[in-house]
Amino acid sequence: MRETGCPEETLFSFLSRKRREDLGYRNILSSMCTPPHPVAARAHAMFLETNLGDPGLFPGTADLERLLVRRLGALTHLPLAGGYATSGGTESNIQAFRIAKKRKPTRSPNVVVPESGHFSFQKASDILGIEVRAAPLDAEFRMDVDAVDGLMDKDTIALIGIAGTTEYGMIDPIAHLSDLALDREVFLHVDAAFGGMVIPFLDRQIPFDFRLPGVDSISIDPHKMGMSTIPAGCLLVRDPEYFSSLNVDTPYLTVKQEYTLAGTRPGAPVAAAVAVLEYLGLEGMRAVVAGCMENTRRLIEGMETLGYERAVTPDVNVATFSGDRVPATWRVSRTRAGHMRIVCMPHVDRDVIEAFLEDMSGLDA
Ligand code: 0PR
Repeated sequence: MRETGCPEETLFSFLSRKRREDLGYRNILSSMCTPPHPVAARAHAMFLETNLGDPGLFPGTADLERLLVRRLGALTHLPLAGGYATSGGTESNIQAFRIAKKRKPTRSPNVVVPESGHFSFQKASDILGIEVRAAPLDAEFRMDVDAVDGLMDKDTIALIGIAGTTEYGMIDPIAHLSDLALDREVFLHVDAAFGGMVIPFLDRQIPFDFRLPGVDSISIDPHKMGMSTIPAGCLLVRDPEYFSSLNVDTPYLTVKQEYTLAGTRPGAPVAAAVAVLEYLGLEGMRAVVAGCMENTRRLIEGMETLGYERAVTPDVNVATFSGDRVPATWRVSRTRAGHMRIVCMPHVDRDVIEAFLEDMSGLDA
């Protein structure tokens, strides 16, 4: 550290320089994040110093967290779901594994995760000493549920389904998984970190949530399609009682026990997440999602006209193509199988899509 502090102006010109090195979202087609909605940014600023890790000191903010859980619970067809605000999909997935492990103690636990599972499941597996068994995908990159049964044994503590896969934007056959989970009496976690803020707003209703009786928990991230500030995730559980197995004593806090993974937890992104939901309402969210889906369709149509074939028709706003060259001004990503991947987030609007297609037309497919 410096011996004497730096003048504020010098400091902020240094920070501005660093910030200018960051890319603007305009040409980022690879991210599941997006600039926060203006009401999210405003709400975030109001709650900067709040700490949900000691909720008795911030009862108003703690109320907002309960409101967020209620809203997301209603969206996933269980208004009385338990839940709390996490730092994102990774923490939610880790906590879901912890719950499953506590509910079925066994010497060498395993979980069945589709091959399309996010890498956060590897982290959860490593931390908790749980074997991950990869279930194959069908031709449309959805979990092949028929193969799941053969991967299970008496030490299987959970099944995982993905509602909106990171790479191809597919929704696994969660209804089928739910039947299997009930039949085999095993915990079912649905990773809807991305799709949870998309699927409820689609015209076509695809069951992925607590309407399915076998679903025990759901990851759903406001900092992705919920246009909140980072970090805002949420873990929902069918019965608030599920959390009790994770409780540790916290003798000197305003609450005597906690089940969260993090201790100190930011209230600002929670206020931001609530702000977006309240400001937009169902109507506003449906409009945002309809726009993203329309742009996804336009992108696929435009790319195919240029000779770049889609890898699959996605269920949510993630488009994937064969072909690998992209003009250097654009950021796309690549799936493990080598497809070009574009996430049509709210900032990837129609003008951005047309500009990208225009630049792509300058290349030979
Ligand atoms: N589950 C799913 C289905 C996800 O897609 C992701 C992240 C996670 C869990 C983990 O969420 P957190 O990263 O919030 O813990 N999916 C994106 C990905 O890995 C995250 C991302 C966002 C990556 C913005 C890059 C980026 O620029 O691709």
